[in-house]
Amino acid sequence: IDFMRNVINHPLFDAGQANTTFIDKTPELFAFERKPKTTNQLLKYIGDVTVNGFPGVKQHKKVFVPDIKLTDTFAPTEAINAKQVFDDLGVEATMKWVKDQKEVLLTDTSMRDAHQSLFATRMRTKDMAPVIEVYDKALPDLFSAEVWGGATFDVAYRFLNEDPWERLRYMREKMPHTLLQMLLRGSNAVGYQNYPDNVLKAFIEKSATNGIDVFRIFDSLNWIEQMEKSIQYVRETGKIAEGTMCYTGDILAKDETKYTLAYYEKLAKQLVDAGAQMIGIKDMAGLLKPKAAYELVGALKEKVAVPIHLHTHDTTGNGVSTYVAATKAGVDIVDVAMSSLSGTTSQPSLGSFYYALEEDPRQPKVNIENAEKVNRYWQGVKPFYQDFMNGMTSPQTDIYQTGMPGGQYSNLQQQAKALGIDDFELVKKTYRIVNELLGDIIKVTPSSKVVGDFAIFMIQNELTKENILERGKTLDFPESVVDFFAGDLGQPYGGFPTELQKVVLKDKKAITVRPGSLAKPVDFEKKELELTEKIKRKPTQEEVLSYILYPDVFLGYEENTKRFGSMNVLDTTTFYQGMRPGETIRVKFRPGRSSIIRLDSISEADEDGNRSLFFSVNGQNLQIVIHDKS
Ligand code: 3PY
Ligand code: ZN
Repeated sequence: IDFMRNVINHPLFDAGQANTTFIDKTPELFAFERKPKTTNQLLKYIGDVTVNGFPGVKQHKKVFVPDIKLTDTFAPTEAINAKQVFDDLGVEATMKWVKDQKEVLLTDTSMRDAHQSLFATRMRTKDMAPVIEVYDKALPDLFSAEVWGGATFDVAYRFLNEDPWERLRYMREKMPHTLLQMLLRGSNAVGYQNYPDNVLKAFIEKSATNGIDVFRIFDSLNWIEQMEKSIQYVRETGKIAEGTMCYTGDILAKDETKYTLAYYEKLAKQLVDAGAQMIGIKDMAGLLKPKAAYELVGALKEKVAVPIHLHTHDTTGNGVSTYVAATKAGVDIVDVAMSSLSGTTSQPSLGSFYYALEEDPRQPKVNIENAEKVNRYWQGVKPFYQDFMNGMTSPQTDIYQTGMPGGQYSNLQQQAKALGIDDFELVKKTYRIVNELLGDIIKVTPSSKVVGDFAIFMIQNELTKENILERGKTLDFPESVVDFFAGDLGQPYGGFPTELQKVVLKDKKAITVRPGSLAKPVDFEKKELELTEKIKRKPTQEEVLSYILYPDVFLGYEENTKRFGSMNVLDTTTFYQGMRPGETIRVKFRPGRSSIIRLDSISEADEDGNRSLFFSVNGQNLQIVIHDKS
């Protein structure tokens, strides 16, 4: 019904121009909200989280956070911005416009990397919506907003019961005057493994038609061959291809022989030759010290003609200084997050950076009062996500030694703990040893996982640098480590350590070519039929792609939506923590239709382990039975 309503209301349909490809080429037709169809569906969800909890959330006393609203209104501005230049004049003109700006430009990562790095990517679209609605007016001077890609794609399906494509379409609709940016893991797209070229191409095309303007493309080993296809496919869509170098090591260190300034200069040139229209420097661990940033950006500005876009994480605490130094060297754009979503494993703060450049001719153009208002909203939202915070409250300067990306730090801590390894110092020390054993590789998703898994494996098996070649012969290494040595992630700069490779792979053969060049193209029609069969309805092309990328995760999401409908009517504390007896919530199903839901009591579990939850909905009693899994 929702779909038909969208078709009938679509302007092309209205104008009689809806031909046979209309449905396939008009993704917004599917942009209906999957609201819970019945109150019962919603109560089942609430009942389930109340009784069984939500993965990763402690069932502590429920924190009540007042309903946060962004009540300020923002005046539209007349200023020409990056999105307008892009829409009117295209990529070349936009790149020229970027380079012509006197002020350093900003990308706001609050809705992607910031919450990915601070609270495990768990931010719901519902909590972003008030900001999304005002963004264009409040912050028109941003170069872009990074809002999609990286881990947001699978986390949306896996944990938030949300369709990431719907999120993107919503953002596109509500933020028509802001460039929307995504993080693309090269041939791994938004996954952790290589996908065939035709999947990559289709994924990029759909990301572009659903709203992405800027694609930041990286490879976890900085292997140019793994990025070339993505750059080419993005260029074919007419969108912006930002070729990215992951920064590791220290170009200032006297003993740095691998990741030197010359290495990055050469890589930047290769990226431009491959078609990159901008160069991204991705400092995922916060290793780029201010002086190094000054030298690196200065050198790149001389060597390549395209704009330079710098991304760092504040894990080591020097983020703003690094950006100031890069600004002095002529960097075109830097990535920041709104203050309350900034710092430690996230990006440096937009506000701090703005004030750090007070009186400087390159101080970024920002309506700082508006930024503060938006920031106050985020500050209010943050406590909803306390259960997912990584606990890091201060700079971790030891990362200058381990080179561990911010996002991995807390994950690895959890992974180690779950396996009974409480000594994180030992994990960090072993991580460094593994990095040495691997020949000092770039560490970022997914290569960072290889190093982490390997380090834990070394501890569990009491392996050392000295005994690994001998003892390793009789051990089965973790899957991620085997895949790495088999060449499934690509070729590391400087090659594989061959002796260790033999020990890990045993009889398995390694490849030396781009994995995508060997992968058989996916038959989309076959996949669509297979999915139709499984979900008993015709999927959209976006859904077919999601199914190819994450089959089980997508099917799990589909099953949940069938059971519960969409959860976006539910406030975030209830979504993650359920209700407590005696609590009342108000749920707005649609404008003018809300329900007052009260949980009166919960029974003890019966002999089958079922509990009854007694609700009253608008004064009417309803009983829901939930199986207690504990
Ligand atoms: C991702 O791949 O999700 C990252 O943010 C890597 O830094
Ligand atoms: Zn990042």
